[in-house]
Amino acid sequence: MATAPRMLTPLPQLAKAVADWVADVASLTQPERVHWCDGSDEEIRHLRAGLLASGELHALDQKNFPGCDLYRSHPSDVARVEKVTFICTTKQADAGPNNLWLAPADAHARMRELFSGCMRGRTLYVVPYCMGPIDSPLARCGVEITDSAYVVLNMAIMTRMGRAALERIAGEPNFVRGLHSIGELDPDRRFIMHYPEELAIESYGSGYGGNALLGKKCHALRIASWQARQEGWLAEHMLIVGLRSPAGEQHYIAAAFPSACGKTNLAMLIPPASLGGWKVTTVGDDIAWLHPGPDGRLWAINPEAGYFGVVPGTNPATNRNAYDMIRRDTLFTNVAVTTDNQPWWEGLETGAPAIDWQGRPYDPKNGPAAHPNSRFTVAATQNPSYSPHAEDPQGVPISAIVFGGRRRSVAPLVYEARNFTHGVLVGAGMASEQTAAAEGKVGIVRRDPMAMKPFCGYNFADYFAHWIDVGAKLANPPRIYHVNWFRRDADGKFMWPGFGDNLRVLAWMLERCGGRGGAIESPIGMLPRARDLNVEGLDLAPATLDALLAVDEDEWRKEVADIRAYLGEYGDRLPPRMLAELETTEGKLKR
Ligand code: GTP
Ligand code: SPV
Ligand code: MN
Repeated sequence: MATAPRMLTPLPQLAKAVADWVADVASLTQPERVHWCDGSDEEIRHLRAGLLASGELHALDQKNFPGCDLYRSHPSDVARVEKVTFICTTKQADAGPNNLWLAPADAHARMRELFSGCMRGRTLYVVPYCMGPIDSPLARCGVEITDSAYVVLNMAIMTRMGRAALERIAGEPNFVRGLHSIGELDPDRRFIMHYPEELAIESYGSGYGGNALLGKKCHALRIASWQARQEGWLAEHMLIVGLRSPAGEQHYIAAAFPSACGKTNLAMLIPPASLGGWKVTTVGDDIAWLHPGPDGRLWAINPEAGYFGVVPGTNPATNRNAYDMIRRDTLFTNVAVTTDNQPWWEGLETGAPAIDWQGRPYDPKNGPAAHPNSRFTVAATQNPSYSPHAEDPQGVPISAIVFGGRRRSVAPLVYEARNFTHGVLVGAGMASEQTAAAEGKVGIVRRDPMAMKPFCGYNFADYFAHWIDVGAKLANPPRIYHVNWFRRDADGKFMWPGFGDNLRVLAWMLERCGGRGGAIESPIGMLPRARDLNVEGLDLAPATLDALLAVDEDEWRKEVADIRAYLGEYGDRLPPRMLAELETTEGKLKR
């Protein structure tokens, strides 16, 4: 029996609140045309063809990299810019010392001036998106208005973008409003403003990553963390990885590492050959939304649908899954190319660069061929280890939470917090060397609580208290760990092999969760002895392993003093229970 073709409601008629807002923005920004994105394959093909024709996108060798393109961003626009990223709450104290703050009215006035007429001659794209599986009660929607077709292509990969999202928005009381224009790409006219109380974002002057793909850091972390606090959940800069042990136990671990410190790699790790029987699956590589579940456990969804991942360092030995994943239908940004038009980057280990990330003939005098923060944008479903539970509407249950930083010294390979509240202190006391993911000097150690320093949409003191409150609601809270894959020896070489071998550390955590794994007590928490880790087939000198598992009490007295000084910036808003844990640690370190 033939059915009549379904007449689709035109997009602008689906959700009046969105249409009204688009009309307001259009009258402010004066675009030449307005395009409502439906997310269809045809639309993506059309946008891609347009960008290729205009020379903004470069097709890579389609025989070996089918569906892959290269985008070169403006050389002054290659990373997140924290010094122009603001949280605009009515009360400055609500943004906290961890954020730059502007009064909402002042920020709006400044942005209005920038947005005024800024889309003349350009297309205004309306990008409805859903963060999280479209049928998940835990997912949240937003609309990004942008004048960048490159941003639209990224959003189409990174989120559930298009008609389905708009249909969901039509039935909901609110959505996050994100207004974006690349403006003139002038670093002096660049701002990323967040208004958590209004569920709004305004971003001007950058077309890159976290500055411009507003569903990602702006919505799913800064705005969502604010909402999560009000509603009793957590929005975190975390990967979510599934681990099935050789005995058949299924676990999920959520891990927070700062930008470019190993989340994508841990989320898709391949077990070392000598560690047979493990199955690793990826739920998410950058952001986790964590909800207390009815069973007293913490449940996690990945709000994203794709990966915006660091390219340099990716090769078949470090990350075979990623290497395979980005060989088709991948949007590369700021990599180099070889003479035969294949993408190239530092750490690829084969081939040679001919043209650098700025499109110039490669000359080592100009620095790396690929930008250190060059990225791939790719659908999560292309990951060979994509979890069959990645789209479960209720998420996956979390057995352990891991915090970690990039520390050449001080932090041991792994330690376990004494209890959940101590774990919150461990997260709050995190520090890491700065990377190329954000503008600024690389390598300087800075405090980065829970890897959320650039992403928490409110006062860290309130955030730590909220963490403790969420933990208190859990009958079965996850155990909390701290790891450091980045310890270096006297020659500056990494002491721990990292990547797939990190599974040895995760396996110990799961043993601990099962009440089995051995450990010894230290002033900062529980550590495995060398014999508690499975090191079968690992080529590592015993003395190196001992050094990785050592806690130097002199160094830690300094570290803890530094943590106390840092936390002091948050004054008496800090949760007393967390400070009590700090005192306990200080007591254990006293001779
Ligand atoms: P964002 O996307 O910026 O949030 O970063 P991320 O945390 O997902 O970092 P990613 O996994 O992309 O890793 C960043 C860099 O660290 C890459 O160059 C990796 O090759 C390198 N890396 C990742 N894991 C390890 C590890 O275990 N050991 C060492 N030495 N390097 C690693
Ligand atoms: C990060 O910097 O943590 C990223 C990349 O994941 S960006 O989307 O640019 O924030
Ligand atoms: Mn990130």
